[in-house]
Amino acid sequence: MLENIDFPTKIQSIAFLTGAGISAESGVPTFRDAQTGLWAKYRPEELATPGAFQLQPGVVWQWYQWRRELIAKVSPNAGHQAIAQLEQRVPNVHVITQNVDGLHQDAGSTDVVELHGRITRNFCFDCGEDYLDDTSSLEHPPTCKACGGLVRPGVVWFGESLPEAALERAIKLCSEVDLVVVVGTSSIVQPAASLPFYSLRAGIPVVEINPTETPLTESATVSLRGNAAEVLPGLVKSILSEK
Ligand code: BJW
Ligand code: ZN
Repeated sequence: MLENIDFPTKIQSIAFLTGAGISAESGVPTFRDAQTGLWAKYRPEELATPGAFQLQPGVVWQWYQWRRELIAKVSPNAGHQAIAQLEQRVPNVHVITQNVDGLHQDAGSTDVVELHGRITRNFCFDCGEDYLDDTSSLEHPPTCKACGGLVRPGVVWFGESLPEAALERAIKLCSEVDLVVVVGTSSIVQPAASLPFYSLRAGIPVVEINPTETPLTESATVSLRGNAAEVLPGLVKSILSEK
């Protein structure tokens, strides 16, 4: 199936737009997969909104502590590694991720735009002061030294704006690179889901990698059915053989 892809000749720049599926084979649960996804067991509005944190800060904090523990134990897989290795051969490799797990950086990717924050960082819910110390042993959210507010996980919840600089950079990259590869995202959470459409409007080919169809599938230039850790190494090889 890869041999049928007509890659742009002389690829100088690639952006990978990734979602939870790329970390699935590392053992990090996705959100929306039917049996194994987090939202199959937990209600997003009770855990991943500012209102939920205001109502039950301890419950939300402990759920994030559980996920932090889980993420601390996992490693990048062949999918993350294939993207990182591409940097040795392609001048500009960019990763735009919705993931909060840091696995792209652990694999060695050097330019990672984090759209939804990072689970190991914290900041004050009230004044925004950053708290970057290790909080892994705390059962309850600590209190901000500056204003007395509660410290929260440094992720983007539903209804919150994405970090402005990250979103602007993602839009720019998706409008300018030679190729965009969308991996392991259900392509339903906005504004991330709109990014490949900037590329398509600019005439940039978009390759999707996902075991199931998504709302992007019918618009994508090519859509490959399969798992990230299996498909990405082959895709990277094909891109390199075109050079
Ligand atoms: C594999 C695989 C393998 C499996 N290999 N693949 C316009 C219209 C309607 C609603 C909105 C709108 N604009 C904004 C909204 C509201 C909302 C939204 O989009 N809601 C939708 C659900 C409809 N968006 C927001 O609120 C965003 N803020 C915003 O837009 O601000 C302005 C605004 C606010 C309000 C109204 C209007 C404007 C913020 C979104 C923040 C999302 N936060 C979360 C939690 C982060 C923290 C945490 O980790 O706890 O981010 S939710 C969750 O979804 C997480 C993910 O990053 C995000 C995307 O999920 P992802 O990565 O796609 O994972 P899954 O599970 O959905 O999919 C996994 C995929 O992998 C599947 O397709 C599998 O098939 C595949 N897969 N195994 C490859 N091995
Ligand atoms: Zn504060």
